[in-house]
Amino acid sequence: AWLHYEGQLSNKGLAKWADCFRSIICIPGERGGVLNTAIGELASGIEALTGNKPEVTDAASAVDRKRCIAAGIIGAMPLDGLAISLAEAEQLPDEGFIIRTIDNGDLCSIAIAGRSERGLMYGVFHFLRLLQTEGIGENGFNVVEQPAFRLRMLNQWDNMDGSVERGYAGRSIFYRNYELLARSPRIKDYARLLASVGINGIAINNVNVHRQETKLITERYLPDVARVADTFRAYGIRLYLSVNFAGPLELGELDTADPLDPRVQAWWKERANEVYSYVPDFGGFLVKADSENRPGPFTYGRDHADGANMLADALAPYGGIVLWRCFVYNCQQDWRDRSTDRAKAAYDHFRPLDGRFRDNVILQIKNGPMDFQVREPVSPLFGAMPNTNHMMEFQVTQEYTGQQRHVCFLVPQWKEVLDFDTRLKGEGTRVKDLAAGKVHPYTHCGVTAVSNIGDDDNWTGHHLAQSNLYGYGRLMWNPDLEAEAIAEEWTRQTFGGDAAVVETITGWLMESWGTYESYTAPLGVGWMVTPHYHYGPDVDGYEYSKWGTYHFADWKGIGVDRTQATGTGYTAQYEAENARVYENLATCPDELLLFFHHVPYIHKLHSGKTVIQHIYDTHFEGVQRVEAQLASWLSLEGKIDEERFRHVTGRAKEQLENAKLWRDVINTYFYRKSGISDEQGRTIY
Ligand code: GCW
Repeated sequence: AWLHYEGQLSNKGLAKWADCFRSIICIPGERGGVLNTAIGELASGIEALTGNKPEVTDAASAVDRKRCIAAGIIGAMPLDGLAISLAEAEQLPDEGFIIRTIDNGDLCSIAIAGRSERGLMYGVFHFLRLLQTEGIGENGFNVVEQPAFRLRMLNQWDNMDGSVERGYAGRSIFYRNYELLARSPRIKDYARLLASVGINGIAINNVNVHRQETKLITERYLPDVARVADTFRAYGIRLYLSVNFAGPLELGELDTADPLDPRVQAWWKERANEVYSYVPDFGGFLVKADSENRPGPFTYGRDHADGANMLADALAPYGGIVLWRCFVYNCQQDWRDRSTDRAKAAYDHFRPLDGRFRDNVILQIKNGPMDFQVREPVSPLFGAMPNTNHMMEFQVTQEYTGQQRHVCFLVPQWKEVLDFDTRLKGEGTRVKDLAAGKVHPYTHCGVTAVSNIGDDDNWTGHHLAQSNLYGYGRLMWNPDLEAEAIAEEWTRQTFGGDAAVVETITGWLMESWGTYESYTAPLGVGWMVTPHYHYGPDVDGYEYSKWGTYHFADWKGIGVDRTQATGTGYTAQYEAENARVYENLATCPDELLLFFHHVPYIHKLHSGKTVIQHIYDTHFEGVQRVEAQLASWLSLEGKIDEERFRHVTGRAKEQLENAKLWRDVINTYFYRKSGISDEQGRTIY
């Protein structure tokens, strides 16, 4: 993936610093500790980049110290001669680092100083990334970095039978035949990939916790869980497990899972105690309760605070936390019932509970109110509970965005979400500030996402889908990075620095989200996908189902009226100014029009086009864009190794065919419904 390094160090300015790459001076740390991981990564990275293995030593002579890389932890490394002051360094948070080159004429050195072991490791990966992408110039480096969010997590939706829910990259790297692949080198490689982009937590099993997975917190599996935790620990990543709320019942040990029953509480305390006896720094439990038929506190007439707090109390003595998901809605809705609106559910369920959750509970809130569609507004619940810890959940796996057969680089979408101004505490209350704990003083906060990897050789099914995993980590480290800068970094590291290669792939990635949106469900209405699989078009697939995801198209118009004036009233969940923007046709942004309003096909958008003409135009354009992307990719033949070239070409051709299907199904559907012809008279069936 992006860590293959070979031969990527540009020679620009290198001569001046070349001597430094010969030795690394560092005081060694504990065996298996993050510090040693960092030094190992630094040494092997430099060897791969320069072809020379550096000497690693802690016995620095005066001369050595002036021609070396000095790496260490602030407070534990001598800083003299490194142009770093203790006062400056001490301002950094735990995971921060400084990279600074010291130029004393012909005696140059490079310092990489972390505020902690993890800080050092992030510094090392950052340093290697700089060498890979820019090379080291005459002026060297002067970098001070720290992550924006404290928790930067991933969730694996992996099952113990080896399948991966919504996985599009092969089987699980974690499980096979109901056993953990605890010694698999793949897990270590994955830990490296994640650490290199700053991920610091991972939940290794699906939030839908089935029978066997319920036993992950028992002696049956804990020894193996502990081995996996060891692998991640060496890379500074904490391990979490998804748990089954009905665990005591499912394992046949109690006849109830009522969170207020003392026997249930004792059962979870015992489980927590056992988990920590195997994994002393265990992160905590991730819980999907009362959601899509999973058990939860509602069964016992209790609410979500009762449920989450019971688990929180069990974990508290060990410093563990509960990641409690807010994806709670009625999945048995009657499509005839126009008063129920799935988009309103999370807010309605959770908002009244503000202040009732323990301090070691975090609510995990999906970025949109529905479910990871190509376009949704930002969840109004995020930030709306000032007294309850929050984290935002994104989806790296492309469930609704082409399933890693289509290119859909999601960083621009996530960036829009993070930049969204909730206005909850006046103008400028952005999601990224809330997630960073800058608005409400949350004890725990940050971001998480559903991962997109599997045991395919290229990790992600589509080779270019690696950019989403990479981009998630990079953006969550620094949400102010430009999406394009991230795309370009990834491309350079993964495919090398050839100008045409970098420009073509970066350009493709940057256009891809808009392209995907243009040939799928229009104007924020969402869905229209094949039920259950969620790949390919089926306009009415969910229209008469129980899932609460409707578009309400008839012969006159389309869209979901979520206004307070005439619709479901969903807009009222936003802060007043945002609510006003969405409520009014005149101000509602085009791209979300059909999420908030039901309008006639002849309604004029801000763009000046009618809704129906917009649908036709974007669907024809979308296919043309895929054609153009494929053509520019094909122009790279010979500049990319054959294996990856053939693989990406194959996927792009499939994307094109599928985009044509989307175009023709959507255009035909709306032409037949509305009877309105395309102004340009193009072929519609
Ligand atoms: O979108 C839905 C997915 C389910 C998933 C669920 C969730 C893990 O289709 O596969 O279940 O979201 O987020 O819990």
